[in-house]
Amino acid sequence: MQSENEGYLLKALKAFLPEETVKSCSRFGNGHINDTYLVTCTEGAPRYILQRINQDVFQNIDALNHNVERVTEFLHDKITAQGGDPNRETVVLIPTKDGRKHYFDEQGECWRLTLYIEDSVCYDQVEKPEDFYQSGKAFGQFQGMLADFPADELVETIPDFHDTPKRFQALMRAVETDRMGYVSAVRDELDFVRRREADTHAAMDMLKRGELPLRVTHNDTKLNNIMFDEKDGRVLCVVDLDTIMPGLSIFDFGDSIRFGANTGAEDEQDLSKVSLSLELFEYYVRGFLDGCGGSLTKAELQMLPMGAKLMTLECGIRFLTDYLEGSVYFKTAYPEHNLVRARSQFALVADMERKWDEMQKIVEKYVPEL
Ligand code: GN1
Ligand code: MG
Repeated sequence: MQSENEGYLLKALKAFLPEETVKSCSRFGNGHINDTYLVTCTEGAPRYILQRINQDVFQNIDALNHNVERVTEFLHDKITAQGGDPNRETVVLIPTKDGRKHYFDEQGECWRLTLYIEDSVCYDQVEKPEDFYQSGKAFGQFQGMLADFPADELVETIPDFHDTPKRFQALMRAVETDRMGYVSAVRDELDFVRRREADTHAAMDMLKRGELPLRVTHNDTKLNNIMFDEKDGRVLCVVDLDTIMPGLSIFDFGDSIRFGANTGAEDEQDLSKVSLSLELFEYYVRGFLDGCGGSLTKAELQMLPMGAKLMTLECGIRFLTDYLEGSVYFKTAYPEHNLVRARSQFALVADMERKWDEMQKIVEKYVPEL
């Protein structure tokens, strides 16, 4: 087998597959957290995705595996019952030779192997607006399919993951510590965040007051976590289930807008390229509402634009915090990467604020009773 780190990867693969069938294993995709590889086997065998799960981020690994196993089994059964093809429409975990869904090596590293979905593509940026409609529909349907999943069986694997006020506090602690000595260079960014402290409470306060329901959510609904059929452009499958937890529907909606309706990249350096595409926002609103099929409450619908703003602000806060702490959380390609990411998120927040009325009008157009 050929690979960049042969012995190490092969050892993990051997837990799942006969050694002689593995041909190559190479880095795949561009996630910020786990290590992901595409595994090619001898003629006739399917290809696989091998992942080493980042246990610095996912400290409760057993809970994470439990969540992923339960949800994939549930979706597999549901898709089968609806006459779909579970091997293409959900993530399929390949068991180890001794029948487990995850493998722990001698160093305690946790590995999983899943079926690679052939003839599929995923996008880092929207190519056709219609794709964004499809992705909204997919995440809406994903919520719909899990609506009767017993949410109390899921563990909150990263506590307070989208608790924006707590993310704000974490940033303030990083400022206090100033581990790298960068604080004086990011005064403008910090002012930007501080001026929006009240906003960070918008959703969590409503949750506490019982005005927004807790649901099963994906929590990382970026466009590149959706696989499309290469041939007919249809949405196939929602992937990256690591952060499935109880959460708010507006967070799933909002993270999609943050990533997919940005006219620039998440790490765009030229901030003049960063803006909210109202056209894409509208496509996604339509898709998400079609996918959810009337299951959202009035309060959830009213809060959709706020979900988009909150997720963008929060993500910027997280990037900035990580920058101040020495980029220990998100994978980076160069030293300023997290700062660049934070700036582009804040530029997007500012543009959403400029377009706030239009965002609300778009939601009202599809939900006239609001
Ligand atoms: C991380 O690894 P990836 O790209 O799927 C992060 C998300 C962020 C995202 C920003 C567990 O996701 O929360 O929104 O980067 N995942 C975790 O691109 O922290
Ligand atoms: Mg991902």
